Amino acid sequence: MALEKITRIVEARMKLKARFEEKIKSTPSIADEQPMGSGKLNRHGMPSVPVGQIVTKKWPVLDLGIQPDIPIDKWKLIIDGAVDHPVTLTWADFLSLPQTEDSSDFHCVTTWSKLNMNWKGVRMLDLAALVQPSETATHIMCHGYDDYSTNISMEEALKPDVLLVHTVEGKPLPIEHGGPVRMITPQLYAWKGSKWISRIEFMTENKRGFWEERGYSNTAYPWRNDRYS
Ligand SMILES: Nc1nc2c(c(=O)[nH]1)N[C@H]1C(S)=C(S)[C@@H](COP(=O)(O)O)O[C@H]1N2
Ligand SMILES: [Mo]
Repeated sequence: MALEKITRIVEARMKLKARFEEKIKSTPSIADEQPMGSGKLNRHGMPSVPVGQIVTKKWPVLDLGIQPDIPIDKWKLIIDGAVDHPVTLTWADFLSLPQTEDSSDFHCVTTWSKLNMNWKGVRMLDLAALVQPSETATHIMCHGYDDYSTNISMEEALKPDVLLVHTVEGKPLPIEHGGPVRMITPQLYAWKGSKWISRIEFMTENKRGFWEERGYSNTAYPWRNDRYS
C-alpha cells in the first residue's frame, strides 16, 4: 500500500477513535455492569453466553435462500454515502489494507452461539479511516450481493472486533457463510453482519435494514436480550 494511503488511514483512525470514544464507552457491551446471561461480557477465555443462547459446536447456515457465488476477480466492495473519499475496492485493494486476526463469539438470534471463532480480515475502523466519514455520519447500512441489508450505529461498527473477514479458522471463508467476504459484529446478534458484503453506506440517519424492517431490533444487543423492536 502506498505510504500516503497508510498515513491517511493512521491519522483518520486516530481522529475517528477520538470522535467516538465516549459513545463507544457507553454502549452496553462495555458499560453494562450486569449483563443478562452467564459469565462476563467481553470475556477472555472464559465461556460466557448471553441470556437465552445455547452453545453449539456446529456452525448453522442462515440466508434468504440465495448464496451468491462471486469469483474473486469480479468481487468489489463499494464504500460510499456520507464520506469524504468514496472508494470501490478490488480484491487486491482489500488485501492490501491492514489485516487483523481476532478470536470472538458469534451469537445468532435464533438462540445458538458459537464461541471462540478465529477470524482474519480488515477492521471496519480501518475501512472507515480510508473513506473518512463526514462529521454528520452516524450509522452505516451494509448491503449484501443477495440484496440483504442491515444497519448499525458507528459506535458499534468502529469497535476493534468488527471485521470484514475473508478467513475463518485459517481457511477461506466458505460461500455458505458469506465468502469471499462477510462482516462480523461479535458484540451484536449475528444478523448485523452481512454475508457476501457488497457495499457499506455511511448514513446521516438510522434507516432500517432487511430484518430491522421486519420486526428485529435496531440495536440487537445480545447481553440485553434485545431481539425485537
Ligand atoms: N447477506 C446476508 N447476510 C446475512 C444473512 C443473509 O441472509 N444474507 N443472514 C444473517 C443472519 S440472520 C445470521 S444469523 C448470520 C448467519 O451467518 P451464518 O450463516 O454464517 O451462520 O448471517 C447474517 N447475515
Ligand atoms: Mo439470524
